[in-house]
Amino acid sequence: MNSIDSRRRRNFLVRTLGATGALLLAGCNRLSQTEWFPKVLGVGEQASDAAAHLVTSRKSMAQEFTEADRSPQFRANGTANPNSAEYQALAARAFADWRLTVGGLVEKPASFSLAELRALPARTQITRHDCVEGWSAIAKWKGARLAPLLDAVQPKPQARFAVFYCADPMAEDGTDLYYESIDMEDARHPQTILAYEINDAALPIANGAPIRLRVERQLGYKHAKYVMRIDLVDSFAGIAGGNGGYWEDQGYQWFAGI
Ligand SMILES: Nc1nc2c(c(=O)[nH]1)N[C@H]1C(S)=C(S)[C@@H](COP(=O)(O)O)O[C@H]1N2
Ligand SMILES: [Mo]
Repeated sequence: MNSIDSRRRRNFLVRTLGATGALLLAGCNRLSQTEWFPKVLGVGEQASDAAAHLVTSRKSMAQEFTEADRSPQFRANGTANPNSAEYQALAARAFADWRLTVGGLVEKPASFSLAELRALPARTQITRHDCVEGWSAIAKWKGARLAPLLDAVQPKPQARFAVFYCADPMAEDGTDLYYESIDMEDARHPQTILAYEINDAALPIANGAPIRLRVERQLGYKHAKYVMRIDLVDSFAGIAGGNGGYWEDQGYQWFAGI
């Protein structure tokens, strides 16, 4: 972000938030320059999509870092090992039998093995992950770009969202699978990847093996781990709680980005 953009955004935030917000911003000036603050603000202050568009173009790139900026460790959060017989069987064979299914509002439903995903156009990026629980970490991710994968299945014109269904049940009885969704703009963004490597090594189970979504301009809970299936849809009606994600069904905001 250049300094003019930064100032413009700050002025916009000051106008939007009023005096109290301005005071808050004065104290958080350093934070606001790191991109992290506006992302969290979107959640805390219920910023609308429209406001978010004004603050930063949705086409902009998330900040990327250097090797030296990487955090010594990248912790695991939420599920660290899915409690499901199906997933455990796949993991036992190093995901040789795993396939990612892609369907819904597409002309050519398809499925991909891990080897096939690794053969798709890839991107490597060093980015910061920001969790609403109050921690951030910088890591290097490599994965298949989602845009070329979508081109392969040919989304129908009605497709508005990509829904990511995960392997991990959130309820003790094995139901209530974690899921997430993003719009087609984020789905086609150059930094949106299905990551199979972290810090030059195969993605471990704790961080979402065999693949996890990286959608870099959004908060941590949007980055679905253990992705099994992607469906393109035109609405969230009839999908779990109907709000587009596991945490969204508990009240978190669907748009958790810049
Ligand atoms: N399937 C699945 N994806 C998930 C979660 C989860 O519990 N299950 N937790 C989310 C949250 S809140 C965060 S912050 C990140 C954590 O990713 P990490 O475990 O690689 O640190 O994954 C997100 N994706
Ligand atoms: Mo999180």
